[in-house]
Amino acid sequence: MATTANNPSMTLTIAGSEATGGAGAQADLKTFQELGTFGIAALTCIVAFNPRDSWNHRFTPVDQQVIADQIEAIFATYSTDQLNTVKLGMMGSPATIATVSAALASRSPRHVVLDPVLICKGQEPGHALDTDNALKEELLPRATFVTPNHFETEQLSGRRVSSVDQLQAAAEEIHRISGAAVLAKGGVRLQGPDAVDVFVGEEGTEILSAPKVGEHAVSGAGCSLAAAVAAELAKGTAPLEAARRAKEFVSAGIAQRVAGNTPFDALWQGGLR
Ligand code: PXL
Repeated sequence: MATTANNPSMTLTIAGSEATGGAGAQADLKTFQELGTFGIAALTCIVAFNPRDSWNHRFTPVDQQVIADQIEAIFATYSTDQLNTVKLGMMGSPATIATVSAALASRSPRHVVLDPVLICKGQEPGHALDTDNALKEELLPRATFVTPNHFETEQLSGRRVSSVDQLQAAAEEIHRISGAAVLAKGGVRLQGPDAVDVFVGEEGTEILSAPKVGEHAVSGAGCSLAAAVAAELAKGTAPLEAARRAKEFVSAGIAQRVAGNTPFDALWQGGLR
């Protein structure tokens, strides 16, 4: 029986599964839960690292009809008044980008947070280039907030980035092209003692900086950052403040990362507890 007893903020991730729980939809759902939103997931692909081949990604796409069916079920269950925030993670192919773009076009959720995951190890380079172009043409225009990492910032802006000033210029360019708020991540890729991200949006520009925790990227940091932004937006937080809180969430999660047999550690979503 339907009940009106509880009405939490809701967040949907449309993303890939990463079986070990470090990245992808698993990281998104854990982040949503930690930040107090009702988490929902539609899977676009399944990634299984290969321990017999340097932990490279084995990538299996989900059938296009199955992706569309999941999104149909979700928006039949909850209206876009109730579920107004969608996070987009790994798509993996131009076909999936087209399916997701079409599904969003007919629903127009208020907040669309795009984590523009580009190349995935194990994919053909030509395939990845098609994916990059499709992402830029079909999903970037639908985004209200975008969280590119260093490489994705270069791809989306068409600029080289090797300093914070260049990161800011590239973020401004992506904001100009898309109209979306941009949180461009320098991470461990820019030299210096701090992990620097740049926010550019309607509220202006802000450099977000936190001391680096080691010099190695941590699995799930990008996914969790975008998911945290989505959770904050769903709760009514303004974009710049959502960016600040997401950075705090991820910094705490990196400081308390989880080690396994992989050459990289995984972010712990419980870092702020
Ligand atoms: O962190 C990027 C990422 C996103 N989504 C999935 C992944 C990865 C990296 O492993 O597997 C499903």
